[in-house]
Amino acid sequence: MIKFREPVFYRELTSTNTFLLENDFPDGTVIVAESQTAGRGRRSRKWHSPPGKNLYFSILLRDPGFTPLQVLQLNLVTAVAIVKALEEEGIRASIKWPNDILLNEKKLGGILIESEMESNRARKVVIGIGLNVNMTSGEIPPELSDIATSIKIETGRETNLTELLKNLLQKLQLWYNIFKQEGFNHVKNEWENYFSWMGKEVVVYQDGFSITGIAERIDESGFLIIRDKEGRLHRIIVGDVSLRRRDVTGN
Ligand code: BT5
Repeated sequence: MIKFREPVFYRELTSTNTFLLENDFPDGTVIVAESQTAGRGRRSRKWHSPPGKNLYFSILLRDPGFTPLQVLQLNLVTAVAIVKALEEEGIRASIKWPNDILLNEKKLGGILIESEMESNRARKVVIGIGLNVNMTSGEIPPELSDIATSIKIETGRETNLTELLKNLLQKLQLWYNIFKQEGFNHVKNEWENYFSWMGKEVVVYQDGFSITGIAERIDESGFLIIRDKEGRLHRIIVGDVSLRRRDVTGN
C-alpha cells in the first residue's frame, strides 16, 4: 500500500525532482516548490517554472519493487490520476502518450519520472509533476506560446493551488494503489478513454527517423501501437509522438 506524507512546501528549489534524488527522505515524501530555478523535462529539457502561479511537485517512492517496465507504466498511471483530478474540477484534459497532459490540444502539464534501479528493481522512484494553473498568456515565454497553456488561459478561472494539489495527491495515491494491487490492465482502459489522438494520424519521431500511422491503441505493456499505410503495426516504446495537423481523411 502506497501512502503519501503531508506535502512539504519550499519557496524556491532548483528542481523538486533533483531535491528528492539528492537527499535522503522517507518513503511517500511529497515536495512542492513555489518556483524552480532549474525545472527539468525529459532529456535535460527545461520546464518553465515561474513563481506562485503553477504547481511543481515531486513524490518519492522508496523500494516500490517496480520493474523497469512498471516504472515506464507509472507515467501512464500518473497521467490518468491527473486527468481524473482535473475532471473533478470540471476540466476535461486529455493525454498525449506517454506523459503529457493537454487541454484544448496544448500542453497543460508534464510528468518526469526518474528512478534508481538495482538488480532490475526500483530502489527509488521520483515522480515529478508540473501543471500550469494560474499562469497568464503574458507569463508564457514566446518560444512556448504556441504549445503551452494553463487552466486560467483556457477557462478564465482562477484555481486554488492548495485545493488542487490536495485533489491531485488523493487521485495519485488512489491510482498508484490500483496499479500496485491490480496491475496495469486496470489503468490501461482508463488511459485509453483520455487519449485524444486515438484513431488519428500521428507521426512518431524516434532517433532521427519517423513513422507515420494511425494511433490504434496501447498494448498491455503501455506501448503505443500505430498502423502505417501498408497496414504494418509498429510498437512504439519511447519517443515523441506528434499529431499531424490534418485529420485522417485529409481535410
Ligand atoms: C515534461 O518533459 O513534460 C516533464 C515536465 C516535468 C516538470 C516537473 S515540475 C516538478 C518536477 N521537477 C522538475 O524539475 N521537473 C518536474 P518533456 O516531455 O521533456 O517536455 C519539456 C518541453 O515542454 C520543453 O522542451 C518545452 O517545449 C515544454 N515546456 C517547458 N515548460 C513548459 C510549461 N511550463 N508548460 C508547458 N510546456 C512547457
